[in-house]
Amino acid sequence: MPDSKSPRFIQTWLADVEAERVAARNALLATPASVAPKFFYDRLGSHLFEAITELPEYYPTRTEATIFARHGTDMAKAIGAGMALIDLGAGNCAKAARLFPLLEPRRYLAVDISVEFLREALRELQRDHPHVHIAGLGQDFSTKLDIAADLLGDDRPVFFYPGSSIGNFTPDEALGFLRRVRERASGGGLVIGVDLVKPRAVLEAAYDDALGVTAAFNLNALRHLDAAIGSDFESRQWRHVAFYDEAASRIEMHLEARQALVVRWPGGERRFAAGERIHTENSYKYTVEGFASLLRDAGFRNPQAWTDANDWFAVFRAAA
Ligand code: AVJ
Repeated sequence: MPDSKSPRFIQTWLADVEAERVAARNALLATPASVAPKFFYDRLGSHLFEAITELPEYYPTRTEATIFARHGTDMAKAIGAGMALIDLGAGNCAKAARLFPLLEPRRYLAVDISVEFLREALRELQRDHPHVHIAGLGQDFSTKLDIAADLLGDDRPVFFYPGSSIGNFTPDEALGFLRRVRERASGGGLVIGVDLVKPRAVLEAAYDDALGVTAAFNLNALRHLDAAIGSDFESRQWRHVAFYDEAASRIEMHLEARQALVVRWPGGERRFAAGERIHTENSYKYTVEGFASLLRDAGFRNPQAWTDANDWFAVFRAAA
């Protein structure tokens, strides 16, 4: 029996650090250059994202919360109480914690790449919920989902992937990811938040807010990258760019060089022309029908969607 007052904590990706460094440097050397969205989430980045969710322009978090508040009871009925709740990208764990009274999970497994942030959140959560088996897993689950069976016990696995983080994958990658989740969800299911297609002005404001918090969040990826690969980015030389590509149904975020410059790291360098961009994020937007068929293609059954009054955001529940 784990001590109920101190959550078990496992970190499974330390061995890959050198491989990740190589991948990150190669992405910087490619044309166009890119930085993977996971570099947003060091400690500061996780706090900046938390700040984004409070912005008037950033509707997803708040809209998703109204959907849970309004339809949570129906969702819980569809899911059934008592499960192993697996929170992918748990962050501060606030969304799952709010559902605890409805879902009554027996176990809660929080998975996140931002390990220190998660550790603090879980300590607090365990204090508030001494009877739930709580464990943390520091893992980049975007490429592989590696969950030791003893972390789930005999409880029915219900995966929780809120916030429309699925939007960071291309639709093809999303299908592959959902299939991996489906494989591990047998007898249980999935609850997932998905951002929907909507007017361009609403989308672009959400990713380029007046206070510049999203700009800071985007620029912070360079600081995190510096720490990871030893590069020497200067934040002041870069400008935040975000726009909606309607044909691809996605927001793109980039960092644009304000001037010609060179970025150096041990064993390499990359020259950037003035105006050249580094691609940092895609955030895909779906229709309800489109995402329901993606869930079916991934092997889930009976997808059910709840939306807000504007149809800006959807929460799906599907059986596995
Ligand atoms: C955490 C991936 C859902 O795409 O809306 C917020 C990240 N990027 N503002 C999103 C993000 C810029 C966010 N996700």
